[in-house]
Amino acid sequence: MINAKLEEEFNEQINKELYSEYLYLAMKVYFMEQNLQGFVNWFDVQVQEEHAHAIGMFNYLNERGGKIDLRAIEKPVVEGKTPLEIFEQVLKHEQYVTSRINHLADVADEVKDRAALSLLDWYIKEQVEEEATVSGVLATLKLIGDDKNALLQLDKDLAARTFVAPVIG
Ligand code: OFO
Repeated sequence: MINAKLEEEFNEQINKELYSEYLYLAMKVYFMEQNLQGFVNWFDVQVQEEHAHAIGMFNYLNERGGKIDLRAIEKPVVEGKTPLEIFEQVLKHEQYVTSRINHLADVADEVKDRAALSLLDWYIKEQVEEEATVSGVLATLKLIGDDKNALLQLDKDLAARTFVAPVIG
């Protein structure tokens, strides 16, 4: 049986991961409207990853005998008006998610739940990867500036990203 405080944190994080999925779906719409199909693909993969992150915690909570409590998903707001601004928002969002996962690990530590800590280790590593990937695209967008041809080249590169279902835990 999982500690009640940790159960609450997992339920909240399932909601945050589903919100991430929703936010990236909204960003995908922006790129669909711009007809930048490589970016569309990149966000498509991101959406699937976030869904997998949520389901990973959902399954874990169930496995540990916790009560799953699905909450309302906030309306996503795409703040940026350019690819660069959108990726700045993505990075900010991922940094926020990292802080949430770290908080979850702090609570697991506090209640001495080693099994949860071991699962959260996977999420901690995943966040390092997420932030690095997003920072990479952001750095390229900064270099590109107003160069439309370079933007189209990046779009081509992002078309190559594929979703690989993660093995969580
Ligand atoms: Fe679930 O990693 Fe992004 O938010």
